[in-house]
Order: sequence, then C-alpha cells, then structure tokens
Amino acid sequence: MIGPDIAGIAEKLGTAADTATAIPQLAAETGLDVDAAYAVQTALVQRRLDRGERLVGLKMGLTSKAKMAQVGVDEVIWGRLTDVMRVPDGGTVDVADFIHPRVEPEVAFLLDRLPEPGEPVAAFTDAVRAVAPAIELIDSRYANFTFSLPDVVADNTSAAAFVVGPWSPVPDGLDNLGVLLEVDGRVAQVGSTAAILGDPRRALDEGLRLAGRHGVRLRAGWVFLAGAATAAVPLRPGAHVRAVVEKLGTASLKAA
Ligand code: 0L1
Ligand code: MG
Repeated sequence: MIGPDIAGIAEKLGTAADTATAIPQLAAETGLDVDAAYAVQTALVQRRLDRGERLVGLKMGLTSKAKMAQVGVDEVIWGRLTDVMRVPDGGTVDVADFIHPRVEPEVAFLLDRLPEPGEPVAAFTDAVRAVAPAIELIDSRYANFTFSLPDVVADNTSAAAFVVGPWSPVPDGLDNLGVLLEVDGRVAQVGSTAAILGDPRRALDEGLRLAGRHGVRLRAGWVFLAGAATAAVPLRPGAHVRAVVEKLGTASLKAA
C-alpha cells in the first residue's frame, strides 16, 4: 500500500507558513497517523534548515488541561524550534507574518548535561543550566485553528515564534509558581506552573522520551519550552504582551 505523501504534505504546510495563508486539514484525507505526522514535521523543519535556519531547541505542546481543552486534542506533543523563530526579549513581531497568531506564557529551560537516550533525567540541575519566563507565539497553519492530533503534529505543533526572558539559576521549586499573561497592561490569563504536567520539570522527561522515540536527541545549549501554563490568547496588531512568572521575572513582546 502506498503511504501518505510526506514530502508533499510538508510542502503544503511550509508554503502555508511562508505565505501566511491557512489551509484545510490534511490528516483525514491523506491517511496520516501520528508516526507519519512526525515524519512530516521532520521534512517541514528540514525545509527550514535547507534555507539556512538552525535548530535551537524543542517545545512541548498541550502540556496543560487548559490547552488541551482549548483545541480539543488530549495528548502531549513536541515540536522543533529554529533560530529564525526566536524574537529578542522586548522585540516586535509583525502580525501580518502570521495567519491567526496566539500567545501563551511558558517556562523555558536552557539545557545542559542530558542523560543518554532512553534514560530519564537523574538530577534536574545537571540537565538544566538555567530557567526563564517565556512567551510562545503559536500559529496553526490550519483554517480556524482547528486540527486533529496528526494534523497538529505535522504542523510542527503550531510553532511560529518565541521569546525567552532573562535566564536565572534553577530555583528550589518550579512546581507552583504564579503565572500571568498581560496584554496592554491588563491581565488576560492567570495560571500556575502546576498546570504544566503538574510540574514543568516533568515536561523535560516527556520531551526526552517522546522525541527520543523518533530518534531526536536534545542538545546542551538548546532552549526547551516546557509548555504553557494557561490557554493562549489571540495576538492583535499594536498589542504589548508580557508573561510574568513568579521568581523568574518577565518576558515581553510587541505586535506591529
Ligand atoms: O504549544 C502548544 O501547546 C501548542 C500546541 C499545538 C496546539 C495549538 O496550536 O494550540
Ligand atoms: Mg506552547
């Protein structure tokens, strides 16, 4: 039996991102399952690497109940981050570069000495050099921000851009820090790092396990986005967005 056209699906998703044009979902029509969807994601990210982008990290998606409920998918997923997706802290993104961008407050880890493939993290402070507040900008390439699990995996888990705030040494506890997402000085979302798999440190074990299943090894020096602590909010032109994480500080971006 002939399987789904991995390269063709990656090309459609890549073009949708490059032209900021939504496309219909693809998985049901092409018979894409989750494993094949990760193969599409690999081809989609390779397309970026072929034009000179560099892999700089990994992101976890749908690590909170709020996020799962928001999009109707209930499995933790992962995607890849490239250097071109990184926006400096306090920097500006142009909303016109995206289809229907949303922002969400996250916790980022700066990776250090990681365990061998298949092994869990023994000491979090060996594996993670520093932590930071972060904002992820997600932009599903599918019309109406609606997708199935294989669709969103193929679409590199809606990864589009991210901001990392100042790095700090790993604090004693990361499992119940207050999180705010502010838009134009008003609180848009309130949460806790507990929403990220009960403790964002768990996201690293999940990332190592799930990415390892597809032969992807995390690297020292990479950024790891552990997941959002709240639902995502639409990003409008002119907005000033701040993610505030207790003990860690603030990451911010502006939208043009
Ligand atoms: O980072 C995320 O949690 C997003 C994962 C993909 C689902 C979405 O686009 O909301
Ligand atoms: Mg996210």
